[in-house]
Amino acid sequence: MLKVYFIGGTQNIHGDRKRFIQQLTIACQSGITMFQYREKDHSALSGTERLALGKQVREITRKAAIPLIVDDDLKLAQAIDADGIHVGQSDTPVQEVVKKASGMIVGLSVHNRDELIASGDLTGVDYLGVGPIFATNSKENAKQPIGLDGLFQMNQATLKPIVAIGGIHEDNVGEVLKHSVSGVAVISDIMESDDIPLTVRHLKGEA
Ligand code: 3NM
Repeated sequence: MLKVYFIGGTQNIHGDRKRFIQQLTIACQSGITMFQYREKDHSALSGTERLALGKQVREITRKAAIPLIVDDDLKLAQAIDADGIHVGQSDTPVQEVVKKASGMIVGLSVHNRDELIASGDLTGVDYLGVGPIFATNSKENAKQPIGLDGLFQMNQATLKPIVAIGGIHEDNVGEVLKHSVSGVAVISDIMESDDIPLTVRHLKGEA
């Protein structure tokens, strides 16, 4: 499920909901293995608009049998019957999420070893999002890139499945895939692609 993990919200496509739905629909038919609805940062939708778009996202992902994760909003995840929930270090504590999200996939973002240790008991956490590997423009207040060395160190520090994230594109994915990750998570590489099927093949290391 983590192999090509597409993430996005309207803030990643200049608020253009129609184009967001178009790109998601194509991605779902082009070999992505998971989608995370991440409506975040200053221009994110909220309230009924967020719920309405979330329902549409659920419909598209369900039709294509793509697991749907919601970023840091358990109520929304439950309301749209998502398959999972993802939280970061400054979101709801992951142990609380694990307790409340029974039966759901749970993902956690970690930047480095110290954060991993500080995250405490990770029982019930299904995978770790590790990054940013490279510089990214898709996340407000993104941390310093950890590079491939940082990814290597995180690999040594945990047995949890790792999905690498941050600044991953067709031209650098090959290096990332050498680091025994379960997959790569991307926003811009797919959201801004004019040829999503080819982009996804690149991200799988197939093209
Ligand atoms: N989380 P792009 S980096 C959502 O480091 C997100 O935890 C990150 O977008 C982290 O593929 C990031 O366009 C943005 O670089 C990834």
